[in-house]
Amino acid sequence: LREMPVQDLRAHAAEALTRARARSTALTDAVDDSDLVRQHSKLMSPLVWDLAHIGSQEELWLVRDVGGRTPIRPDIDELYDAFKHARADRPGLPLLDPAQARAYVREVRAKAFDVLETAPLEGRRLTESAFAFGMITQHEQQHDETMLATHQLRKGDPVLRAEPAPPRRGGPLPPEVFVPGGPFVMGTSAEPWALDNERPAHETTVDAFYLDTAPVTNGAFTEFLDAGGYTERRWWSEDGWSYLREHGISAPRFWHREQDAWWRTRFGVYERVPSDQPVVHVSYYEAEAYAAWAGRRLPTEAEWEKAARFDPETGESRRFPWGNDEPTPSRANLGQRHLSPAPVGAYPDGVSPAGAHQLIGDVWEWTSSDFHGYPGFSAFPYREYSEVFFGPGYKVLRGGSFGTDAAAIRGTFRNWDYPIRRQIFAGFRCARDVSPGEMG
Ligand code: AVJ
Ligand code: FE
Repeated sequence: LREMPVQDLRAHAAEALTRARARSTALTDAVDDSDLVRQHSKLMSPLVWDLAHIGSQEELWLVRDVGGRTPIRPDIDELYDAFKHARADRPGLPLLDPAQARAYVREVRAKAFDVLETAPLEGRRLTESAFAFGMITQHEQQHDETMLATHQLRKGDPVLRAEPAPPRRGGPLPPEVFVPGGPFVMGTSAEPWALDNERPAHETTVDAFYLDTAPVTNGAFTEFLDAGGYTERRWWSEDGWSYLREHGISAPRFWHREQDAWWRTRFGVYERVPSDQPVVHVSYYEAEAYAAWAGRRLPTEAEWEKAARFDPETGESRRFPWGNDEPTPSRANLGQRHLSPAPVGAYPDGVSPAGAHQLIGDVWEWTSSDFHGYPGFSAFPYREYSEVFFGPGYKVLRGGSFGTDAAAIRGTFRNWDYPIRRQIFAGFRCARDVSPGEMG
């Protein structure tokens, strides 16, 4: 991207923005207007808020900041400022109605395209403007994933359609892979669309460890459930145990026990929980408890990234587990191409040098790390993007889910959430230390 001629860069940004908008439109056109303004869960905004918020951020950063154009709707900035109103309070605001929100995002997009065609893209301005278009594309895609999570919380008949996820290819996978100890480069200073929290590239050292070849499956998680995992205090951290008791949690979100089997509701479809797919809709605390029960632990963020990026042959860190090329449908389950994670082993083309599968796509993976800035972190373009979330309250998730677009994921990408959150498309895989005397 960095060496791209300006014309190609403009075309690339235009294509990425258009793809994001097609998705936002599909997610909001799938339901009627009364559904768009409804709050499906206190955890989520009404879909119509996300839509206008997407437009509002685009107006702020592309139309006003990069373009230097006259504000379109300065009167509504405050309504769509995520820091001014909690999600639970958003339905009570004098929001744009669905028709107004659609007209607003169209108007903003027309102006943003005009800016993209005419903005002087050279020198320092080029880097900054290219980043702004990338940031806004990723922002829209992130809200699309949030809207997809709102769809999952919505009651009623299915309204979204997609091809079923592909089956496993090849033979059974070994349970775990070895990742060598030593230094590697974590983070990036080169990815043009990398967000502030992924920067800068810096050397980090991890001890050798073993990582699960694939995310923990529903089948494996069911064994934990059936072994009484949710009723045994010893597997849970103190915070995890009180969270469990307080919320009366006894299985992953959206799971139901019927006769002797586990069923789940997935975008309005009621189905048997498929045992070979990664478990999804579990909190950090449930992941942590499963790992304790399995005699394992969650990987740190640095371990996850080393397993995903480090190439022992060259000693370099790559952009993705499979190398530096962009994701494709055969490498990873991304972009809402399917409405579920795929069975483990479905993406042999996406395997990492260490032999780990499905690090990118399928489910976000909880790590044991709190969200902090890397050494040399500098907030960009605003403190509220990442910096205000740094601290012990948030856990880092890695790798993206079936609902994450390729534009908003890479080996360095960092997501974060509260350890209690279950509505996001999050699962996990386990790790363990190398025991004394054990060879890699
Ligand atoms: C990176 C997914 C935690 O949704 O809160 C959207 C992304 N930032 N608008 C979020 C984001 C501003 C963010 N996450
Ligand atoms: Fe946002």
